Amino acid sequence: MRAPEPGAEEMATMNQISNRYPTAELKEKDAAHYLHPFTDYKALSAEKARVIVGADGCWLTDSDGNRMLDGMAGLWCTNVGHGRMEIAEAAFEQMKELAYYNSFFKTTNAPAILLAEKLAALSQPQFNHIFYASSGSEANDTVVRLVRWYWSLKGKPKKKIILSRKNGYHGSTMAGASLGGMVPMHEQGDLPIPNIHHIPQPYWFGEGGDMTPDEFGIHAARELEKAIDVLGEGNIAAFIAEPIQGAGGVIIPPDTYWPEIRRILKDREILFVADEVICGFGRLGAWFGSDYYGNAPDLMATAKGLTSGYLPMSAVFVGDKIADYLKHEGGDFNHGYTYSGHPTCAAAALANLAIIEREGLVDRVRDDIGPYLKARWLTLADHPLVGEARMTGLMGALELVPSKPSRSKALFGEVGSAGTICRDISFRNGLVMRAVRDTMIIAPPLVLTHADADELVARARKTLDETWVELKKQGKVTA
Ligand code: PXG
Repeated sequence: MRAPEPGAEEMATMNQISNRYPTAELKEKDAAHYLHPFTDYKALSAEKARVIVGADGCWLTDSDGNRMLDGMAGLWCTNVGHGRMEIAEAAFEQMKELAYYNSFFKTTNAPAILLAEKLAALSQPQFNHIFYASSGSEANDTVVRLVRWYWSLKGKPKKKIILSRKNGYHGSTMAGASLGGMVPMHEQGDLPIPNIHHIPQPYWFGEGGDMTPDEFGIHAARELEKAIDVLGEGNIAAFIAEPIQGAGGVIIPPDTYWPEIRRILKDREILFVADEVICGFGRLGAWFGSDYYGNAPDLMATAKGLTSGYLPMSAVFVGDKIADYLKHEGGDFNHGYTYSGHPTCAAAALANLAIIEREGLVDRVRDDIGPYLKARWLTLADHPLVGEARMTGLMGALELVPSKPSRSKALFGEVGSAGTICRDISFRNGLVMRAVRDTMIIAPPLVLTHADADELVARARKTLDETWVELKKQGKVTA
């Protein structure tokens, strides 16, 4: 016999249960049982994790009652902000009707269909087909499988190499981490997998030397041309890149970079894949980073902002050139995931996109909060610790330097030591900023208010001041 359904009060209690444990007990249980992603286990066991219990708009609350400004939109994903009941209700309603069914054996479901139609309408005209997965990593694994299969069907099985960039980030699965250009990730797990080749990145501040940004943009783009010449167009399947590198440190390419890449790829038999996992769904003040830069990719990998992180879902946009050919040729694509086209996730995505559209969040980033935050963020460049402040849309970075106007970071000693100190101080000051090496980065929700933006910049400045004092104490700054 089925147990009686719980009453409303009991349900509310059950839903709250994770937040009702005493903090110390949760921290102990966390240290005892939970292996966190991208974490030094020894260090975390000693220090213990912070327990997040609630969030609303751009603000997080931890179990000690501290409120923190979420400068990272969760992890580059809560574009519509936290606490949107509309998304929760859409998921709830869908779960009541059909929580889950697969799309494998000639079956489908309404939310997945309507979402695919919606995504086609929001994107460039070449995109009319969507392949679903649950994460950005899975989306990129799909890209690798799909492009290699496509070329093999076209009678060009030698076209296998995928070009990507050093310090790019494309996920943490075997293919995702291989596409990414993060050496510490390659070192764990014998990566990259075969036929992935990395070219240099368009990181002017770090690697531009004496070139102007514009000169360096052309120079970095021509690394692609050089790689094609060396490896041979006949062996290359695709080039994958983020419009702006996110996890690599908000690396905004010089203005000359993308036009030069377009010139190089024009008339080549090389598929162009945009990894829009961070830039997609409004972050740059356009629906996609490719729209912002005027690029016309053959495929796009998206995730994060697709559901604003409320449920895990990703989508690969497949251009007509590829999709029509696959449909014409037939034959099984021997690839897919249990949760491809998950109806509840798709319902959440539709509700999320409805919010973005209704509230005009994409235009708001372009015309209002983007320029507003940028004007204030760039004032931080006058700080003795800041070598460069940059921002596009709602993605920003501060390059910490030991002395100005140097662009060298070596003087901090171990790379990342200043960034880690700054990040910890920022947390204490109630602002979540991420440190990549010695670069501080932010990517707040697109609903950031003007008051939130003022607060963010004020807390960032206070954090820089305190970081400077601490680094001075350690003898790591010279000014
Ligand atoms: N592509 C890009 C551009 C990403 O930023 C992925 C793919 C992989 O997505 P999943 O959903 O598999 O994580 C990402 C993810 C960080 C950080 O520290 C960034 C990501 C993930 C985890 C940490 O900035 N981006």
